[in-house]
Amino acid sequence: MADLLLALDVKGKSEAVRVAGACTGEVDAIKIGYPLVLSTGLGIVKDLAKAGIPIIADFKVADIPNTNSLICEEVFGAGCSGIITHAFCGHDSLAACVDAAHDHGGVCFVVCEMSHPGALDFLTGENAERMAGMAKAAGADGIIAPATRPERTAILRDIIGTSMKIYSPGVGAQGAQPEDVKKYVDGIIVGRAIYESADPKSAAHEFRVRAR
Ligand code: BMP
Repeated sequence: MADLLLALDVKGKSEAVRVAGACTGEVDAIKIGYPLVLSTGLGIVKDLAKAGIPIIADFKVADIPNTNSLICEEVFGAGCSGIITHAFCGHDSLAACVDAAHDHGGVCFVVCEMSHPGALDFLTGENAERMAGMAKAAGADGIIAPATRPERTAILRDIIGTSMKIYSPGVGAQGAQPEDVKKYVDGIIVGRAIYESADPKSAAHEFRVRAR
């Protein structure tokens, strides 16, 4: 049984509030990222938080430890409850995000393997497995692993065990189905298949039921 996370990659406050409002009660968290925040500013977090749904900031943080800490301060100060970071900058950069998240009572998820075809150039195989080990050693709350390659997500699950969560993108527009991956993960991430739907609430409801 997996949760449903809405990837709210729309542009502008009114569209974000419309889709988030429609999906209230159907999604367990909202993932925001550069498309929305660059078009509205980080103040959008407060607007979305009114719906009472946890907001996870997908900024795929990838810098030196000090800069990562500064980014996390802004994210959690704005009202987000989670951050998504990369691991390839090394253990100290990763620790900066994990520590900042925990200092603010939030959670930190680590990208290990990505869902798109180009991930096979680098963000897969031994690199992904090593980063899963790094995420575990750093005390991260979970990892990001692809619904498009469930067999890879199963391998990453074996590395991190069951005390950490896996959130999995790639369902819907990227071709994966909830049923492909739900037994390996704690949440599926769905964007376009919900927010581009004529009826986002019904689309979210259907994904939620299928993820269960
Ligand atoms: P969509 O369902 O529209 O494909 O959106 C997927 C979301 O998950 C996007 O926000 C994307 O940036 C994110 N994502 C992904 O698709 N694959 C990854 O490996 C990691 C991601 O964060």
